[in-house]
Amino acid sequence: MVDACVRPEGAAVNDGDGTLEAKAQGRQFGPLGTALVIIPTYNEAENIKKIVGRVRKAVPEAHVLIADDNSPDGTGKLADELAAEDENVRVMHRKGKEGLGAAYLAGFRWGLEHDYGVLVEMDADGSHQPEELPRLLTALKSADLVLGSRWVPGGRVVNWPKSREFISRGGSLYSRLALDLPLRDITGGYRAFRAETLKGLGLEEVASQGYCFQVDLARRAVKAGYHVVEVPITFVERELGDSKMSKDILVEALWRVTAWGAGDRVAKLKGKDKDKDK
Ligand SMILES: Nc1nc2c(ncn2[C@@H]2O[C@H](COP(=O)(O)OP(=O)(O)OP(=O)(O)O)[C@@H](O)[C@H]2O)c(=O)[nH]1
Ligand SMILES: [Mg+2]
Repeated sequence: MVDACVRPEGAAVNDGDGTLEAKAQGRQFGPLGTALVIIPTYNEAENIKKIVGRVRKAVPEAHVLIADDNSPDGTGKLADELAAEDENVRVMHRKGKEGLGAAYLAGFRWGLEHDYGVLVEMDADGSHQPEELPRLLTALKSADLVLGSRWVPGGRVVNWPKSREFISRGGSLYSRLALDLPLRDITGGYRAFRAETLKGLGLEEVASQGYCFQVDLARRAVKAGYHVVEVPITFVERELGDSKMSKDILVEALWRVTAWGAGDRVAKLKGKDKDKDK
């Protein structure tokens, strides 16, 4: 169910049984503070300058952190050129390819240490349109976490082959059912977190990568009782550069989500048994 309760314009509150919305009622959300847009890169030389320019134009008050894993195609050098021209663009040079999750965790740590109020996840390839970021940030004014969502009304994908759409929709549906999450787009990577939310997710225990990293953070946020809002986005298939999606990423997501789901169910059953014994 997509809830139609009080919400920022364009934001769909997706709260299944109403619990998330109920949790938000009566809550006072503090001011957002400065946003840091974290862009992880691996071989994005064809995209990096364009995406950073679009972010700086769409949300001039936000800063950018490029987290590059020593891309062989020289993305890191191009990122340095951007940072030299603009003091609000920073580059984190990492040793080598360690996966999207590790790059985001390092970026979050840096952003929290530097007192940013909001941390945004955004791909470098143009799939996440910077021009939609103001809508995500508006929704975050009354939420703990905002997910850019392809699978709520108003959300869509452009130029995606049916096979990718099937995998993505299937992945979100499986995660939703296995983990009992009241969310529609659980694998997406266009998100805005309040700093306080990230601090409450236990990031030091996160080991997952790829799509699974996104599922892991969403599940932690819901479990911790945070108010999670889905805002419809138009996701555009990359035009330049190569995808880093692989079979390994899909397999990791499948086994981890299945293991988390099984663990949650066992924990619930144990809880019920304890209640019976009382
Ligand atoms: N730092 C870093 N960034 C990565 C790594 N793997 C992927 N990325 C970046 O993470 C973002 C998402 O990766 P994509 O290859 O676009 O993955 P995807 O969106 O699932 O795949 P496509 O839809 O085919 O583009 C991009 O900005 C990548 O450059 C990595 O190991 N390290
Ligand atoms: Mg992509």
